[in-house]
Amino acid sequence: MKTFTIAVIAGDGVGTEVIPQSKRVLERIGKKHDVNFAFQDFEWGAEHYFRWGRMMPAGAIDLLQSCDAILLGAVGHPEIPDHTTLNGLLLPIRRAFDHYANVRPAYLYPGVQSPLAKARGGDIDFVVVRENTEGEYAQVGGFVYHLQPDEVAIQTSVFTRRGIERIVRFAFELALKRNKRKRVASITKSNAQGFSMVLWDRVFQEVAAQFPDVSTESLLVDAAAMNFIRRPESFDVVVGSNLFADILSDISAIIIGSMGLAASANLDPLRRFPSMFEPVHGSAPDIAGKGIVNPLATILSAGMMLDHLKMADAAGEVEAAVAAVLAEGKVRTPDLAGKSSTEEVTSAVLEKLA
Ligand code: GGG
Repeated sequence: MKTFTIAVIAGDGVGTEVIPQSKRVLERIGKKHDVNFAFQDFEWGAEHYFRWGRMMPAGAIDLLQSCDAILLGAVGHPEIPDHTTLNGLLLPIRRAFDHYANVRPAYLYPGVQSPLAKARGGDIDFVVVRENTEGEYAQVGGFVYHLQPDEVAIQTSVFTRRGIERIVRFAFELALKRNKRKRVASITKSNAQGFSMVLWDRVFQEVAAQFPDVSTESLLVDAAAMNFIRRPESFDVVVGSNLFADILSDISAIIIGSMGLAASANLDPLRRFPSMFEPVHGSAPDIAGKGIVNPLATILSAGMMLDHLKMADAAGEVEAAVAAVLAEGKVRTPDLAGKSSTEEVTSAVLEKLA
């Protein structure tokens, strides 16, 4: 029997509630497909920070390195500044393993109500591809006269030709693989940011020329935000910088009905390192501990992990089970106007898998 070693970082808040649910699903699908998932749990995050002054230990990356994939819940705690939690765990893992492609599908499942009045199931079906290792999240900068009345903060974005080229190429290849509208939208703000985003536009045009079967559009980020609401059905693959695609993928998450349905993959497409799979949502302290968080974003993220591990059939079964539960509309957490618990939703998915 094949065994995959999965590093599991449940993290904080609702992360500790959704991760056990995705494990239940993986165990069930593993049995069906004669695959064993050996979970290695790492108790990193806010509690680790309170005890040791850091979100994960110094040797964390080495510990993760030998795993086949990483499953992450959420990071963030109301008593720790967000820049400490994010820069202490999630962002260093993405950089260490060169997870340059952050893939965030946006699909409106039949039976789910979008806040957009006209959208029906299946109408929204696109993927946001986020550059995930550089750009605005490169953490280059510093303070001058720190904490003094005249303090200065400098935060520099880093855009490299190599970094842009590889993420744009990934987006075009994905458009071909999806084989749907075969359309890539590139998002910048090159009217205002005359260096980094101009380089992005130029590289985008160069890569686009190598994909004559894929149509393109270039949008300023403000127009893209508007068009995600106005004409979401027109998008197929959307590629943008670390910050822009992070923000846009919150819009895409909410127009498909709930942040609790938004899955994501942090991929090293070259497969040198373990890739990481996580729901787009954070630790949600307002609902943590109540047993009502929607587990489906994490379950769908685990499905993306199966696909990455070359278990495409199993991935398809997980997605179909989630789709069936959503289409029935009987078992739902409160974010989807239901009354069911996190565990009940997972049990409904498991029933469909059976
Ligand atoms: N699911 C992991 C998590 O907690 N995400 C929340 C977050 O702040 N993410 C920032 C990012 O994706 O860069």
